[in-house]
Amino acid sequence: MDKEQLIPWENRPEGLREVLWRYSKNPIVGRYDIPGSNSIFNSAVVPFKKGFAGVFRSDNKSVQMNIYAGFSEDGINWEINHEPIQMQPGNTDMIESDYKYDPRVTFIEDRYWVTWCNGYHGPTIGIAYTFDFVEFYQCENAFLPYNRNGVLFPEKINGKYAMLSRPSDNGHTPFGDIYISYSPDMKFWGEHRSVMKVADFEKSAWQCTKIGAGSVPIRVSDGWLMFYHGVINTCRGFRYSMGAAILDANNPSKVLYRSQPYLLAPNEAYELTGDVPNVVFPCATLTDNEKIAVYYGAADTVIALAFGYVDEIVDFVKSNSL
Ligand code: BMA
Repeated sequence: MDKEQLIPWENRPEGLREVLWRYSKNPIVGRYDIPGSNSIFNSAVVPFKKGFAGVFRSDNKSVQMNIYAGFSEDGINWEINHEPIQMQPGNTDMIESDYKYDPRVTFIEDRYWVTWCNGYHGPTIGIAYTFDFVEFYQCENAFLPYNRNGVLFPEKINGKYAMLSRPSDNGHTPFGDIYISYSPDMKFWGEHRSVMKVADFEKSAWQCTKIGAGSVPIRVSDGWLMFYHGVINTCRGFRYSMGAAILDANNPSKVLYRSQPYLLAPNEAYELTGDVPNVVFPCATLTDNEKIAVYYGAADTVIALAFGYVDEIVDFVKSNSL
């Protein structure tokens, strides 16, 4: 990332010990910030030109789910397009997309790749690329339905594109583990391997029902740092919290460390109340390699921001590993 480009940042509030702390002006994107929207949440941002660009999930007032491009100078104040992204054919004929949600964005080599949960006879992983966040080219779906939470690594691993994903069902999946798959060309995916399973209830119940990859992995000296969501099924429904894992640099199907305690769990009003209460859902980070800003959806309604130091997060995950 360009040294001149400052990521959003706010110092840790005095007296707080947590490794992640929330932005004092959360949420940064409100539910009605696109005309006609019901909610804007679970969205992804990247450095772009002299500022930032993003792909945003918004549900409209018919609760049709779609993705929208947006731009920002500071990563906090966003201009989000009022019309959803119109795809053009990429490496295949145009394929059906009944809905699009929960995008992630990854810069690899020369372009930005967008992955999202694509409605194709149920949810699976859609892929598109863009150079400018204006023209988007939709490629083959990565997998058969049903799948969610497709997250690409920001560089090829042993010469191949690599993607984390979470095979699921067609509804509010009551299970879910993280897998990795590889592709030589962003069209054909294989070499599927298990990465991370849900935790034992006795050891770490916040992540005992299902887990899913969150942000694009960040290369740190110990491997790949990745934020993920973990879910517990309570008598009032699912509760989504945020953890972090460190995956092996050359073989990311190997988990080196994984947080036993969560790093952030629903606690603020905008996380506890909304269309789906008790959800924090990380989808992106910005980092200058020292500081980190985590973007997460809150209560399936708005977008919020949390901050931390890379070294502290890595130390915390290592010393509190499952
Ligand atoms: C998941 C997805 C996410 C959502 C979460 C909590 O299955 O639908 O978009 O944030 O549930 O409702």
